[in-house]
Amino acid sequence: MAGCFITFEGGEGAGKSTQIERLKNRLERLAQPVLVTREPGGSPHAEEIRAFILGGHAKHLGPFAEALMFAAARIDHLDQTIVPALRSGTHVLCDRFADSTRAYQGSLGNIDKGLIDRLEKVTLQGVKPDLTLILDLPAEIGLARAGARQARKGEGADRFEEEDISFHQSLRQAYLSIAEAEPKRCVVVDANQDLDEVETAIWAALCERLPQMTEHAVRPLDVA
Ligand code: T5A
Repeated sequence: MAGCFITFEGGEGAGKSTQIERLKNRLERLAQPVLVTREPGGSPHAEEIRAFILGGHAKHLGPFAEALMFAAARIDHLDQTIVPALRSGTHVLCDRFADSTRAYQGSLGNIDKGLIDRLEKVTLQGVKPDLTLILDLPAEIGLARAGARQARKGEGADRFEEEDISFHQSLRQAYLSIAEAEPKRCVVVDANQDLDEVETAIWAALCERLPQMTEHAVRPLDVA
């Protein structure tokens, strides 16, 4: 694929959306074509599935059925949004992807790892992120940030934010295990820093792992 595929992962309120916006702005200043998208969602049908799952309507079906629904949304998102963008040379910045299913439904839902591996294989059809940035911070801090943002916007907690603190603490460990298992793809970023420091750490990871996206930092026009 001509574009690079970068996914952002982490617990609730880790700062993914905020940092995706910052990275998009940086890349656009380098004249790099960028598409921002999210999961669950990112295509019209997948957004419908998002509303259903985050509204809590699939919870009673159990974690495996929820994993299947996230996978169904992901198939449409890949077909309609991600793959066409990558093929056209646009870089894709995606707020959550398959690692969220691995962490939330797989690890926390106690789904057999082999089953999650097979589901991921048939869902992704060979499309893998070039880089996954895992924003890591204590669960209490992430939840407090998410809660404060919801209070500002007058929104309520969604299906997963409502889970108890031990769920979110285990989630953090699940992400760190994913990073440990796939160090070539994953970079853990300390998200318990101020916004600019997190942005700097993300940019450093990109410069190291995907220099083709960042090496035009000083273009002839900028110098002139
Ligand atoms: N899910 C998803 C699954 O269970 N399985 C799956 O396969 C998939 C794909 C999605 C939910 O679905 C689950 C996981 C999720 O529970 P969502 O609404 O998309 O739900 O939720 P999140 O992805 O968790 O999004 P959040 O908005 O909660 O978190 P973000 O995007 O990580 O955080 P962000 O950037 O919105 O920041 C939150 C607040 O903190 C502030 C921001 O200004 C904002 O107010 N903030 C900081 N404050 C201080 N210092 C910093 N460094 C800060 N960074 C951000």
